[in-house]
Amino acid sequence: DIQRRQEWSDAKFGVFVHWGISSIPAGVWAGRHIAGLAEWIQFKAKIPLSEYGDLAKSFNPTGFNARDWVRMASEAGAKYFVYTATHHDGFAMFHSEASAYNVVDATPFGRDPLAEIAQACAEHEIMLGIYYSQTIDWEDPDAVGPQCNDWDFDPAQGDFHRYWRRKAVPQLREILSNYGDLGLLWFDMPSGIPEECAHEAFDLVRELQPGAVINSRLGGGADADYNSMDDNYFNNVLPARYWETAATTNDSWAYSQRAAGWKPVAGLCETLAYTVSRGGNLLLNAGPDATGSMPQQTLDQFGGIGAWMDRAAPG
Ligand code: JFZ
Repeated sequence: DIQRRQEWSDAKFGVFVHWGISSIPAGVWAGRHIAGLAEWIQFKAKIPLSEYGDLAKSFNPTGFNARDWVRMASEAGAKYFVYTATHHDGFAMFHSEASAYNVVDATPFGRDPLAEIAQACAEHEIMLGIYYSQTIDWEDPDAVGPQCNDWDFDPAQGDFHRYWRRKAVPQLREILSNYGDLGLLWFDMPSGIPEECAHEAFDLVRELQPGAVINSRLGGGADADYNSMDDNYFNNVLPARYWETAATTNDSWAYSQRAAGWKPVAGLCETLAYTVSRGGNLLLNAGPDATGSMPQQTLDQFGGIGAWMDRAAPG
């Protein structure tokens, strides 16, 4: 549907937020720096689920203020905001009835950040998008497939369709029903999803959120409204379809104590102009820490982009 795509395409610039209980270890486990993306620490360090899940008991981000996050996005000139409702660790960062492994029921925090973010986005007229990891889930013994949890579970015993019925579909229904109008669904890691599951997810989004676009990382031969390019990838030809590049602001997505390679503001502005001038959207990431605060570097980056936009504005 042209209108749905056009509204999303017109938004041009979005803020991606990677946040979860992986923000507590933030790249360090048992005193060791675990190489790679901080949100992959459970997989990279083969942390037993019992230990990783215990992180939830100390997740209490009292500094979290959805309005601050959304204001940061809005002041930077972003028009949409994408939140990791459930990343690959399978821990729901929203209130889920389908799984007790969620931020309201399993942490002392007990608040639903997604509800607060949805409210703040509505106040700022920012389009809300939701990231959902539909194939990888390291908490679920049945979520078998590439890069599944084979250190706690025996993949031979798992049945993807059981995971899909028990957890993925119910959680997708919750996300699609409980947070008002969504602008987009951001699926991730297409490999391994059975075709019928991908089609079911697509149809579910259409049924419950007819105004939302769907990115191309659903997989399983399902249709998509726009093309998610490879991360940090800026193509130099004009793609035929609506497209978006998700980009990091340092060398991780989720908050990392050892984050390096913070990108300078000038380069980020150039990237944004480059993307938009080629008809694409830029989804630029921020990784808040486990207290709910944005790192100072992130505030400086988005603040710098906003200042650049103000300077660039005529008059
Ligand atoms: C995925 C996730 O595994 C990662 O943690 C993060 O959420 C990122 C936004 O998405 O990583 C990918 C997925 C696809 C590509 C690269 C990294 N790709 O197609 O190049």
